[in-house]
Amino acid sequence: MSRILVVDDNEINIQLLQFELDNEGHTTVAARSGREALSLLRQGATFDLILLDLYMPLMSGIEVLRALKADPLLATLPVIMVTASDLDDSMIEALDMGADDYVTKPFSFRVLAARMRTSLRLREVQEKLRATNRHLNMLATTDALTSLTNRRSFMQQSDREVVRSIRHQQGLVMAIIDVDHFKRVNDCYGHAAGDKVLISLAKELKGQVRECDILGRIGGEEFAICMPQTETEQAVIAVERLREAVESMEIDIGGQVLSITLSIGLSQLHGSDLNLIEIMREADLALYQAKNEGRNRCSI
Ligand code: GH3
Ligand code: MG
Ligand code: MG
Ligand code: MG
Repeated sequence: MSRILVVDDNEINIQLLQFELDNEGHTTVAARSGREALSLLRQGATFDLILLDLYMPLMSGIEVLRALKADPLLATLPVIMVTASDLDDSMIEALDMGADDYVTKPFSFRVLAARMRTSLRLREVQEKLRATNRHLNMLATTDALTSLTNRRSFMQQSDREVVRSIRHQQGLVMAIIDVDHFKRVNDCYGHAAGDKVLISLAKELKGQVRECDILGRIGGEEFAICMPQTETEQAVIAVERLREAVESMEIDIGGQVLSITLSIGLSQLHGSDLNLIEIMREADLALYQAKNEGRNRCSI
């Protein structure tokens, strides 16, 4: 069943609740003060629901509730207030602060149990919704083939970095990477082999970039790296290393091994007011130049 934290300053109330909750098959833990409850929770004890007495000396139920709601790790825990009277502004305050429900002493345990079930059900639905949201967000920002950041998310993240770099007058370098003659890979070995190559390449790129770089697949066989806090000389070194690493890759496409090369265009933020689109356009022009100069190279 569920793990319930009972917070009450009154020993008799605690024993009564523990008796009934144990009978229902729940596991209960008691805290005799607000401080004790908060310290249990902050030490990482996990509960499905809290029964929180409103009137306690030193720290009232309202104060405990306020502390819970202010802590991102504890804010979603369901709380049912236990109070001596429902004709009380504190009860309204507690509900407005995010308490799920309340019961008035002396309460019928069957009613409390039903209200607990409602709170737990609600929380379960909320958790499912949150998990679905996380999953949808992941799908919306990830490229399905390579698991890299997709174009839209890459642009969003890079835009933030460009704005930040301008504000702090820091260097930023953008690299656009394009596989040379990739059409030939598809034509000679088939589209599935082409996909395998892209997956291997994505893995290699991921292994090459720094933690703070943003790497994305921005087109079919086009990738980009946004490098914040980076000067051009550093970026050239990094990108050359990456280009050479890819050049020496032996990509197994099932029985056969093949190699690819990359052309890379670089552009830099001049500490001026270039926006992301302009930076991308400059990198694209540099890429075009790298292709024209014979491919398998990097150009600025
Ligand atoms: P260049 O050196 O000028 O870049 O030549 P290229 O052949 O790489 O350039 P082009 O843009 O003509 O061809 C890109 C090819 O990439 C064409 C397209 O079929 C292939 N492609 C794009 N996305 C995918 C994909 O997801 N999987 C596979 N297998 N191929 C893809
Ligand atoms: Mg009390
Ligand atoms: Mg291309
Ligand atoms: Mg290409």
